[in-house]
Amino acid sequence: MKGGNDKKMLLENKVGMIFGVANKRSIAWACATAAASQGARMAFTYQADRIKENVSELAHTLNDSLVVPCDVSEQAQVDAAFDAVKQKYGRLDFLVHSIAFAPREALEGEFVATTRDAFRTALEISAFSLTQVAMAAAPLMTEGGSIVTMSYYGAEKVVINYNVMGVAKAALEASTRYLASDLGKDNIRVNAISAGPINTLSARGVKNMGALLGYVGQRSPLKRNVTAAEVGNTALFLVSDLSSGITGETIYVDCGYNIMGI
Ligand code: 1JT
Repeated sequence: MKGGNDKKMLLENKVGMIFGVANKRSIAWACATAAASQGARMAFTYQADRIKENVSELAHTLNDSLVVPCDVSEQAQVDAAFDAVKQKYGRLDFLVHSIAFAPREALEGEFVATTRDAFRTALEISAFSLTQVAMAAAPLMTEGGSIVTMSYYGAEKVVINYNVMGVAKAALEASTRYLASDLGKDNIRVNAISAGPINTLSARGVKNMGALLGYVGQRSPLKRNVTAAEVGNTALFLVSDLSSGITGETIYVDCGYNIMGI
């Protein structure tokens, strides 16, 4: 065909599962729209009934999508969500994990004041959940697969107020490497994106988010904040075969902020 307009899309015939859409500003939704633009079909999970409507409305703008409940603190819901994906699509090629939680008080004041309960919750929901979904996804990734999770700079350097989430993201990045090591033999890749701060619903609840965005936007090499769409495009690269040689990695999508010293 003349004009070269008949190229196969990057995710043609691929099936994905997206965890962590809350609304149209969610990083998970930016990942989903990027993947959909390249032909992917996707299942979406939602954590609580109160956001079911929102997620369904978004998901139904895409071709052949599925919406299933999945609160990762309930193993039965995780099992049921993967069963539903197996029923509808028969297989899974990629998964985007964009889930985190810590009690609001834990993201203010000093880290030294972290309670046992806040620590347990943050690590369970924000870090263990990656292993939990990788374990459930692997048997469905019969032709190999790609798993992508979301991290943040507070995993490796102290970011005031990020506190126990920084510890959870450090565990998440280490989990990414251990999972990549285990699942590589099945041609399943596992990578993390370390995104710069973005004004999403999660970030909304955080004190001084405006100041943080301004600070990072001024100091990053690109002199601006990163967008959810840019994170979504990187997720698209990581779930596509373009990144077939990359696993266990944490890739910064932060307008270069992390490279700066003084
Ligand atoms: C959570 C929240 C995880 C906000 C998050 C997060 N990962 C990044 N952010 C944005 C952020 C938050 C703080 C920060 C820098 C960026 C809120 C709900 C729980 C999970 O510190 C300067 C606190």
